[in-house]
Amino acid sequence: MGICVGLQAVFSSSAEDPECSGLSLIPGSLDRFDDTTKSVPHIGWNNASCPTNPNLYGLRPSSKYYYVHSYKYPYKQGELESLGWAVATATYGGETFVGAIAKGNVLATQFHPEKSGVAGLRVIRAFLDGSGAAALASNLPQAASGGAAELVAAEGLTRRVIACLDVRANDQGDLVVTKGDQYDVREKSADRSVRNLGKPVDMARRYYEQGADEVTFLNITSFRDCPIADLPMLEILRRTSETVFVPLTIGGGIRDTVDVDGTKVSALEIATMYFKSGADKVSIGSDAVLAAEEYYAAGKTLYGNTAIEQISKAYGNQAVVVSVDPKRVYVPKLDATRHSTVKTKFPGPKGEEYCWYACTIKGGRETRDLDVVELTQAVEAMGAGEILLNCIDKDGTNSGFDLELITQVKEAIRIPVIASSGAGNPAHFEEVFEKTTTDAALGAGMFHRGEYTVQQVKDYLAEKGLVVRQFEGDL
Ligand code: 1PR
Repeated sequence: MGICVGLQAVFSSSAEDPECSGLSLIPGSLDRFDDTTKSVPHIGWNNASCPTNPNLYGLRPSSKYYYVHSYKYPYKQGELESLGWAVATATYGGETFVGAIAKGNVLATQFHPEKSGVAGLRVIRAFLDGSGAAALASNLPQAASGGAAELVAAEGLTRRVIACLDVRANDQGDLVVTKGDQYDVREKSADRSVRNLGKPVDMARRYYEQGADEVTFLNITSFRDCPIADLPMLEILRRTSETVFVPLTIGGGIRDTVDVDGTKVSALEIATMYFKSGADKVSIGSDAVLAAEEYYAAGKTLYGNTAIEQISKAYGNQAVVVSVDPKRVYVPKLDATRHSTVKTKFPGPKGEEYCWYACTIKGGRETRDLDVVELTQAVEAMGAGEILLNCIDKDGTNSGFDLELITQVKEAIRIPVIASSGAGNPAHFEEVFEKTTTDAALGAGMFHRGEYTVQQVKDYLAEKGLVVRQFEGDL
């Protein structure tokens, strides 16, 4: 059984590294998605349709599967079938590619069954108990296949809804999920205690069961005085990945650092610990801003030594998210600053009609002379695979996403963008998907405070005609 690059390896070569040959079990070469009209990597929940062979290892036409990749084997009708392979396909931005192949007890999936909720667990079970191979041999439809076959070329990517948990130690030393207003996580009451909204592992599981497409943990204070190998977030990831079968992202403190005993630990080593504990992506905040500043200072030269370059070289760019914490800076005129400005519908305190978005570090405590366009273009060049686009002005306000910011960043880069900060109700998700080209949208406070569930957001989007993945409970 091969997963993701494990499917790619059965072919003879790939544009990703033409010098390196594959297993050549199937002759043919992989190419890269065209990124002139869509975001690449292809990240999200899509189909694995097999209209000509409903016996493919428990795949269901009504289910969605989690993909994350930039390279793919283009589907040519009949080509692999004539070699005796059963084939499932998916389509992204007009390109139909191979989503899974099977022959006897050989199965390979471009998607990640281990991260595709119950729909993916069904595929793994069909492989492990032999029912997938048996059904393929007898050519009888599997009980699990259900529903009508979809058109091969149907676009299947769903709108991705992400739940984010900001985690930190409270004043009693317990790790809690918290949520700030414009990054201030302390209660307004006199004692100014850290807002405690619940336990990270329990809440992640609840959001998974409500249909969250991904769960993100942000460690919003570094856990000092603790050996890195014992970081509490590692345990949270281990426990979460036992019951949550969707992608997990972890952010906070991913940078070159020095352990309590004085040993130097690289960002790559920290990321490796997180991946081994169950993370699928790491998210880098402050360190990305500093690296971008150096990139411009060096005349846009890369030396391969930044955390982003090292982690994306080792694990692929789809594993590296850059979390951006911008703040609005208002200016009276378009050319009042060297930075990329937007004309805003929400003027500043002195009626300024323009603003630019300044990057911050250290959880918004320090503002830098770098704008979001500069930052996102620099980290894209370094090999980041996705942008988590927060907005300090909007964070915790329940007033909707900053559409102007999202539009500006989407126009600047080709990697996917996750819109974040400001979600207060399901209509805000519809608004950001309809009015911008964002690739995903993230909510935090509205879910933590119990005002809406992820399921309610999904139901609302579906009512409005947007394609979403619904949670499947039964294996
Ligand atoms: O700089 O690499 O150590 O990473 C630190 C990470 O922690 C960054 O990703 C940064 O965004 C995050 N962070 C730091 N301080 C805070 C804070 O709140 N005091 N939280 C913080 C950022 C932002 C969102 C939030 C959305 C949605 N949280 O992820 O969940 O704004 O909120 P909403 O839906 O309730 O409006 P490094």
